[in-house]
Amino acid sequence: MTEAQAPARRTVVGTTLETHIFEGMLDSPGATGELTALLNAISVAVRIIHSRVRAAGLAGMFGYTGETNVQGEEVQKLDEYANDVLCTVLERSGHCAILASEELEKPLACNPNAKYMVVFDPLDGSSNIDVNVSIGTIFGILRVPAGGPSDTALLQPGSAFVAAGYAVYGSATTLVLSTGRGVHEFTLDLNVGEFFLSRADIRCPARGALYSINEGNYSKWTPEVQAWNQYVKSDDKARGLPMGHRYVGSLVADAHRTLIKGGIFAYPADTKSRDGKLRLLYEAHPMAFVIEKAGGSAIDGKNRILDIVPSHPHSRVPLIFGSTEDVAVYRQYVSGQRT
Ligand code: AHM
Ligand code: MG
Repeated sequence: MTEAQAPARRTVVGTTLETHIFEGMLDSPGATGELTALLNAISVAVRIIHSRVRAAGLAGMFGYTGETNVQGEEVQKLDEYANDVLCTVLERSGHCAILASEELEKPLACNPNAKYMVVFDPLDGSSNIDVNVSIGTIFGILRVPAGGPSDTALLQPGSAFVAAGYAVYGSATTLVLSTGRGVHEFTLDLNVGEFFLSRADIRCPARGALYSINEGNYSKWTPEVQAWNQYVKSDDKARGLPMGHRYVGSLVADAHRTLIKGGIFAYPADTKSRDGKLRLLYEAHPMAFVIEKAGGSAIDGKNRILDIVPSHPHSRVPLIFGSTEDVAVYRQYVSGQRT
C-alpha cells in the first residue's frame, strides 16, 4: 500500500454518555427519544451539582440552612441547592410528569403529558459534605401508568423502573447508569465537560472480600444480625474470612465500591431505626436495580428489594446488597438457617 492509499489516521475519541444513550435508543424499537432527553437532562443537573460541590468551600456552601427536612434531618445548603437544580432541570426538560425527592415533602407535578416520573435523592451522604468525602446523587425513572401521573402512581415495585443510576462526586465525578441492559460507568472529563464511558457492562463479582456496615450500631441490631457480623469477622482462612471492613457513610460510595469489587453492604433495621434508615424509593430501589442488573442481589434481609412496594414516597427499608453469595449468607443468618 502506498502512502497515498493508507487510510487517514483518526484520533481515538471515547463514547460520550449522550452517544451511549442515543445508541441504546436506536436499539429499542418504538423509542421516541423522551427517555434519552430525560437522561440527558439528569446528566446536565449532575454536572451543575458537581461544579458546585467542587467549589462548595469557596462559595460559602458548607453548613446548614437552619431548616429541617421532611425526614426530620437538618438541611445542608448543598442539599437544598442540589434539589433545586434537579427540580428545575427536570421540570424544564418537559419530559417529567411528576418528580419525588427525598428533600420534598410531597411529589412535584410537572408536565402531565410526559411519559416518565423521576425519583431522586439529590445529595446523598449529607454528613460527609463538609469534610470533603465522596457524596452523590441517586435517581430512578418510572413510566407513567395508565391512570396518569399522581403521588400514588409513584408507589410501584422497583422492578418497574425503566432506568436508574447514581453519580459519585468523589476523587473523580462518575455516573453509573442502567437502562435495563447492563450497567455502565461514565467519568466526567473536566476539560471537556462531558461524561465518557469508563467501564462498560460492569459485573458485580459473585463473592467479595469486604463488608460494609455502620458497626457502631452493633448493640442495636437483632441477635441474628450480630451473629452474621461475628461470622464475617471470624478467623477462617479456608472460607476467605475474616472479610475486610470498609464504611464511608455515603451510600453512593459504599455501593460503588461494592458494585465493582464485590462484597456486601448492609444497613439493617435496629432498635433506633425500626424500618431501617435508608429510603426505599430514593435510595434502595435505584441501588437494587443497578446491583441486580450487574448480577448482584439486594434484599431487606429476607425479601427482594425490587419486589417491595412503598406504602409512602418516604418509606424506609433495611437494605442489604452486593455479591450474590455474600448476600445469601446474610439471608441464612437472618432467617435462622445459620446461627
Ligand atoms: P442522606 O441521604 O441524608 O445523606 O442519608 C443517607 C446516608 C447514606 O448515604 C449512608 O449509607 C447512611 O446514611 C449512613 O448512615 P449512618 O451515618 O447512620 O451510618
Ligand atoms: Mg441518601
